[in-house]
Amino acid sequence: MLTADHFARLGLARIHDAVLAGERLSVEDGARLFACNDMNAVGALAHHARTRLNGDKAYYVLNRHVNYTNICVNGCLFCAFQKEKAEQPGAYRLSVDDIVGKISDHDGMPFNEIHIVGGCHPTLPLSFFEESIRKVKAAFPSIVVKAFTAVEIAHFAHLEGITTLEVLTRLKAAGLEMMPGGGAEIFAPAVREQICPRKSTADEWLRVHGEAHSLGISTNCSILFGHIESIEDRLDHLDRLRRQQDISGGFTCCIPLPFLTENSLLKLPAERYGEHNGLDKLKTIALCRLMLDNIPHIKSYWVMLGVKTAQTALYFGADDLDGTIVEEKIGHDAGAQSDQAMTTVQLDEMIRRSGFTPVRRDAFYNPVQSGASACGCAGKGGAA
Ligand code: V47
Repeated sequence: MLTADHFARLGLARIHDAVLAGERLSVEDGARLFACNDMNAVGALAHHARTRLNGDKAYYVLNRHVNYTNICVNGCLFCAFQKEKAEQPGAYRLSVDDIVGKISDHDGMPFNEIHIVGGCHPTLPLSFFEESIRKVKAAFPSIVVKAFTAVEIAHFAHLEGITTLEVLTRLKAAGLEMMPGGGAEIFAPAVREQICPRKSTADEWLRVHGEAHSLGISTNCSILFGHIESIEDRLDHLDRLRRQQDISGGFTCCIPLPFLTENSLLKLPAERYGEHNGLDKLKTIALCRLMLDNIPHIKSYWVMLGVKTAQTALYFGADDLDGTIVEEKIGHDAGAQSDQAMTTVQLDEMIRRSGFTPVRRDAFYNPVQSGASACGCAGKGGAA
């Protein structure tokens, strides 16, 4: 840890003392940290908060992503994955059997978590998703099904003419145990209006997560940064997540997602390009850790960050590298340079080489035995 004098010289003495005492930082404190160019100082504070919560552990999970369709009615400007119409080249929709089949592909590999999300398809009924989850659980009872963003839940409710609480209740009965954090983007209405005008509002997104928490479904949350939003918008976003967590308490992890620009309709103003760099990513991850004092985990998502930045982020507040993934479309369609998959051996090594203790986890962050099986899926991205 840097000395107290160092923080005093930066005008951060009070923030330093607050972090050491485990006290909550204000939005104004967050703004001062964003404005601080001393990355070591910001990183040291985030590392202190991370260490208090998670020691020297760095988590990873043997998981698989399945994107059931890229056909989506929302047309978000930042999204390179979505297709507006089924007839467009590259548009696809999986069947229930395709979904189950993707999980069985790697026979003998005991996935701990399956992450199922897709576009907001114009016609797929809720019964399709109920059947998908039931069949996955019947075939693989020990897999935790983490599926459907709050945006998809709101879309299903709209199509069925029922409430989001009813949708969640039905999906839980089918076997839904957890929800991913996507779709949050940036909550500030003026930004949301520009980057994803047809998507659920911030209030709806937060309400659906609160409802999930009330049913005992734990969820993740996220922030999409490095596009047209301001630092104030990022802090407003984190503040809203923190307030929701104070109320409903079911967020497990936050995933800071840096905007990837390729194949995106969202064009950045020239002055934004310089900001979208490694330091901005690390600082934003650090601020997530420091502001979200009531959310236990911060994910360093190697797919979007790249392996080397993801490793470095473990020293900037992050404590989780997500997992083996196996097949990823949303980030790769937008130009992610990372591999499609990592093996558990690679993840373990990446963590050890960074000086942390690797913990293979289940979807709820319970440690699982790592000796049983190492993911054999292809992946060449190694640790630094
Ligand atoms: O909601 C879309 C983002 C999210 C781009 O909960 C983009 O464990 C960058 O939420 N550049 C989906 N980001 C991914 C997601 C996620 C990933 C891994 C783990 C978990 C979890 C959740 O990806 C979307 C959106 O915010 N996204 N397009 C893009 N061009």
